[in-house]
Amino acid sequence: MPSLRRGVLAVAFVAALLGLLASNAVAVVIADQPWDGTSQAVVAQVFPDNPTFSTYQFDNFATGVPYDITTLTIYGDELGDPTGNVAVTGEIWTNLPDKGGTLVMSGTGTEDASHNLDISFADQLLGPGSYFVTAYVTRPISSGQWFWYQTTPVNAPEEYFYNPGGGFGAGTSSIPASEFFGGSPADMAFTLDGDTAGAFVPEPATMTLLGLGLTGLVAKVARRRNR
Ligand SMILES: [Ca+2]
Repeated sequence: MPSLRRGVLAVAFVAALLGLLASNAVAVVIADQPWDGTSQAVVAQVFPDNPTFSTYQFDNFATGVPYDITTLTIYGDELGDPTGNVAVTGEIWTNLPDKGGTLVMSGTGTEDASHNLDISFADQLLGPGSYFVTAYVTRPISSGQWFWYQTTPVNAPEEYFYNPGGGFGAGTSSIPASEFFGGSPADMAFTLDGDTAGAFVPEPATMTLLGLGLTGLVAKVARRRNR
């Protein structure tokens, strides 16, 4: 049955080709702002039982090409009790929430033994553009505060402080952090990792259609040869 054998080989070739396409994703560090070892740390926390003191820090990054976002590492320290965490969250926004920004994607994670936050975005697709990133722990206010390290040099703009409940006395709008904390402008310390996306990595639906199309072509060729 030579034509049947050719058909089986062709299907195996298509499967191998699809596997090759899927494995062409390359891990990329999209933004890397490690702690500089000297800048102070600032609160980043959600208190469901006392939202007046829920506080976010936002910092920017940009990408010229699409990526599947894998992980966000947030460098910080603990002055509270991490066992009180009910959630660890990272988010990517188009702009600050009170300046017309919309939430692009969110991910969840854990606070590790070094008190960094390790957040997974599970390969959500991020298109080219300029964005803001934020991250925070969610816990009762009795568990105290978690602190996110600032860092320098600044990739403009500097980070923004946002305490919509107004408990810290900085108003309820986002403001450049140096206007609240004093001192020199700073960024937030984080690393954002992703995989290359787009041409080399068809989405699952595209992969399925491509697979069906090529399999159909193989079947047609096999039928013709059988005549
Ligand atoms: Ca910045």
